[in-house]
Amino acid sequence: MSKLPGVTPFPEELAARYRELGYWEDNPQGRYYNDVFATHGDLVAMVSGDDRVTFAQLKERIDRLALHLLELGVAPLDRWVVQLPNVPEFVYLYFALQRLGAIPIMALASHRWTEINAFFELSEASGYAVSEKLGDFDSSQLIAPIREAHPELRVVLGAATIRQLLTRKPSLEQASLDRVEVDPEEPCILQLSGGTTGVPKLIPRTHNDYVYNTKAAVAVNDVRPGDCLLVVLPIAHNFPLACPGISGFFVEGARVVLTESARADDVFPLIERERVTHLELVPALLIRYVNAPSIGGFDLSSVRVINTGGQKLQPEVKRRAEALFPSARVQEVFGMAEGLLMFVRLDDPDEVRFETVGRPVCPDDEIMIVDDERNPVTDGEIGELLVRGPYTLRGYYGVPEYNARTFTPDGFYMSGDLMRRHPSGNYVVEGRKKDLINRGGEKISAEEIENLILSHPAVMNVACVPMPDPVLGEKTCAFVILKAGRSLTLPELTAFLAEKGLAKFKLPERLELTDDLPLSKFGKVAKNVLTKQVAEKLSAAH
Ligand code: OOB
Repeated sequence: MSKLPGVTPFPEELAARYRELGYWEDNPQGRYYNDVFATHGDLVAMVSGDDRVTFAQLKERIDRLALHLLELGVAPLDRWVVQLPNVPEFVYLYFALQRLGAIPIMALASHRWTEINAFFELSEASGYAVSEKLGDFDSSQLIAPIREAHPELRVVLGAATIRQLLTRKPSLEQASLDRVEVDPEEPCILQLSGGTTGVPKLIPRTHNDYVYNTKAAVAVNDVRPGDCLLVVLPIAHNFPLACPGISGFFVEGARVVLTESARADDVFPLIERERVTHLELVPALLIRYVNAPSIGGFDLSSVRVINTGGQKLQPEVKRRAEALFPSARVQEVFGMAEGLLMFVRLDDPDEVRFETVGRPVCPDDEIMIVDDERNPVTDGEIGELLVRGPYTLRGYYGVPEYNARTFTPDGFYMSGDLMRRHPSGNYVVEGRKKDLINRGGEKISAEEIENLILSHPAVMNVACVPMPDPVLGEKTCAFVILKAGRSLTLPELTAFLAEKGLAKFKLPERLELTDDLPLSKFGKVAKNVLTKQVAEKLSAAH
């Protein structure tokens, strides 16, 4: 049973099984990675700009920061909202919090008041680490109202404060860190769910499950000592953080290169200079890179593995990428912050690598493909993916009613993804049942945006649906019914939403004014009709 109310534990019986099979080692992340850093000593662990940090230095800095935090009163199970971009301070803080058993909440640099406030409301966090600048946004504009609304917030750290703390000798002795007791069955992180309801959901991942998650991903990703991962996706995402991500590369004594810019003209020179071997991308980035005019001008032959996930990727793009990165194989990942990871295997036949998203990384990932009545479909038919396993959540944080709808009574997570099993035993993504927009891999809950749009004085009703985009896959289109005599333009709508403090990537990119919304036979808005309508309009315009 978790000491943190609102966390659904794994049932005893399964927990015992996961231990027996060696998936769970009862070694909390802080201790586990402390040993990893100690093992690899003088090898380079992390590169950021001209800054090169060895494993020994990484360990020393993490310990030092953890000691300062301990002195500030940070304790096991304290929640921390962390909103730092791809900078070394993220890495120091993430592992320092692990050392203390505190729980980071993985905010994105693009989040604003609406999202950050929701995280504080859900978690009652006592710490907030946020860069002074989030892009060109000055975060003090966010800190002040958050402090005012959340008196339980005690410690706010900027990236500069973290750097300062690292230069100061802690007054507590090293041994005090080893005395912090961390229960490996407790959450080590609260990941964000794409969520399909109005309010974001937090995903508790435990020390036991997250360490295993990373090791299982490493095992299928051909990570060797001396290898190098380029971290170009936002580091807080499950994928670059732990699948295998920075955590997995550290485990193998391999290094990571952090970059805050995802532009091809910044990324290609970095690949060449650092002899990067692994890329973890969303399709939108890979599409951008293979179409970048400068791609022929750089030596990209060091890249062996290109992982892409988060969104469907066309086989054509995979083939082009393998032609342009001459030593690389594209290895698709079907992952989720909730847990389950599927990877194609690097030695799978091309047909499997190009046409499927692979298969689970653990033999005890239990997969079911079911129809609307939750009965298993005939093998090979399309149905909803249900999953249970040693690193998949048992419930979202603090939302029992939502959990009752999202998990089966025997604990399978109902993913909302539509899939079918390929004759090879791998899986193919066929769509989804959940009400979200997948914009370049970032998930946007339609309901969250609709609720905000409904508060606009000119709006009577609204439905947000995905519209196709050649690079991002999907963008948000808002269908709006106006109140009598009112008018609304897209810039007016997005200005209104930005004023509410909504992350920019969630803003609708098209507005369709309409007199009514089509209804399904159950009386709900028939979003599939709207999705089709806007897709047809877009293709007719081409
Ligand atoms: C990753 O995690 P999330 O939590 O942002 O999103 C999970 C959802 C899945 O349920 C599925 O709808 C979609 O993203 N998805 C894919 C996919 N991989 C994820 N849809 C089609 N093809 C794929 N290959 O997106 C994530 C987490 C860890 C590793 C990689 C991706």
